Amino acid sequence: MRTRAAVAVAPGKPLEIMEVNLEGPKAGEVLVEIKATGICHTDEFTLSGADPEGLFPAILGHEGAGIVLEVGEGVTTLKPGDHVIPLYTPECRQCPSCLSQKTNLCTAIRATQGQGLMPDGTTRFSMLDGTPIYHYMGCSTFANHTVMPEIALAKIRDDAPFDKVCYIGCGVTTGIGAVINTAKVEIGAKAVVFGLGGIGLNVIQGLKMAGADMIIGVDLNDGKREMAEHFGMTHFVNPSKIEGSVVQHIVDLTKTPFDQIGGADYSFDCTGNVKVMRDALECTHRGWGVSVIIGVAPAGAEIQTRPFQLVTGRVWKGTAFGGARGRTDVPGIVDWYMNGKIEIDPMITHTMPLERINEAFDLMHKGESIRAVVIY
Ligand code: NAD
Ligand code: AHE
Ligand code: ZN
Repeated sequence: MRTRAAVAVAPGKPLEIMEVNLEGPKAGEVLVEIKATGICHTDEFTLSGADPEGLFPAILGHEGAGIVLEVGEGVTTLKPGDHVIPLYTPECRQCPSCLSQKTNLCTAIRATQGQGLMPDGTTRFSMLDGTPIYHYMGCSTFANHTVMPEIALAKIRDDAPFDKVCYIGCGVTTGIGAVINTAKVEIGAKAVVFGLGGIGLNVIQGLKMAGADMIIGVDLNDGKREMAEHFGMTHFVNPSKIEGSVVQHIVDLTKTPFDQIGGADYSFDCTGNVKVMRDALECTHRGWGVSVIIGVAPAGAEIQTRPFQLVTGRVWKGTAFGGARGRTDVPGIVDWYMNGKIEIDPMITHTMPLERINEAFDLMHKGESIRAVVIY
């Protein structure tokens, strides 16, 4: 069949809207009509050329929602008409990682996914002249139709609006999951969130749900303050507007008459900047502070700290997709949204048709959007 897609033709170039060929689903695969997709900073990261796994030409996008149109041979858990959210972290329930119950990082198809291919080592997308187009993160939601492995689709309820729950395909689940699954934040905690964008706001939302007492948000852009306060931020720090280091500032903020050591119980990096990651670790409390890296850093970037920071009890962790097991956890997160337990709507600041998708990247660069969503 043919479908419409925004194709990343080369690093740093705007996406090009074009008709592309899409082969039907093979065994274990599913054809999905994408109804809406969010634009995450990770899409921008790959488009910029900073992703060591970036391939071109590719159809980016990994934060979608849609409807199953057709299933390949052997597919048993999905049927045409089912509403689904694509999962860049699949859940096969059979690989050593899934069976370990220690990680959400299913390894069943990770190797081919990183090569921009379907599990059989081929691509389903091509240009009209036959040039193959790579898949992206196993999803490629910047196409109106895509083919995905059955194990990479979460079936969701039929009454959930695609243009909102697509965000659960990455940002919402990553942010809330980082708090609940990865950090396991407890009631009364003091936490710091670096970067108040589409991920950081969901970390804040998760911290509020977990019952954190103090939620400090850090961002260079004052414009992010109001929305962060709406989601539960209690203190705002703009590092460019304080005297001294942000680490000392946070340590001082978190001191109490009883605890003059100071430091956050938990911190989260939602910027992808390795210097910020260091600050995030070092502003946590001696003896027990936990810092979670969510941000994705460019090729070649490395984190640094004095080992003494870890010797004295701070813990550095990372999280992908918030530690969520997609097929198991995502339907429940959709229920949370539908039942009013979590909010999504205010974070979707812009919507647009596929033809205007490059505007979403411009808005992100200017710091003017939280989430832009393409509605097909
Ligand atoms: P975003 O662009 O919406 O937000 C980033 C925010 O960080 C912005 O508000 C920006 O002003 C702020 N910022 C940038 N530099 C800063 C600095 N030095 N100090 C303080 N604030 C700073 O991006 P997003 O969609 O929220 O994504 C955030 C990061 O998370 C990206 O690196 C993205 O690739 C990554 N990510 C990771 C996962 C995962 O599973 N680990 C999932 C989704 C996104
Ligand atoms: N390809 C990059 C790493 C990109 C990355 O870390 N991706 C996150 C999801 S970001 C979603 O917005 C992830 O899930 N990582 C785990 C995985 O298996 O990819 C690189 O540096 O090579
Ligand atoms: Zn993402």
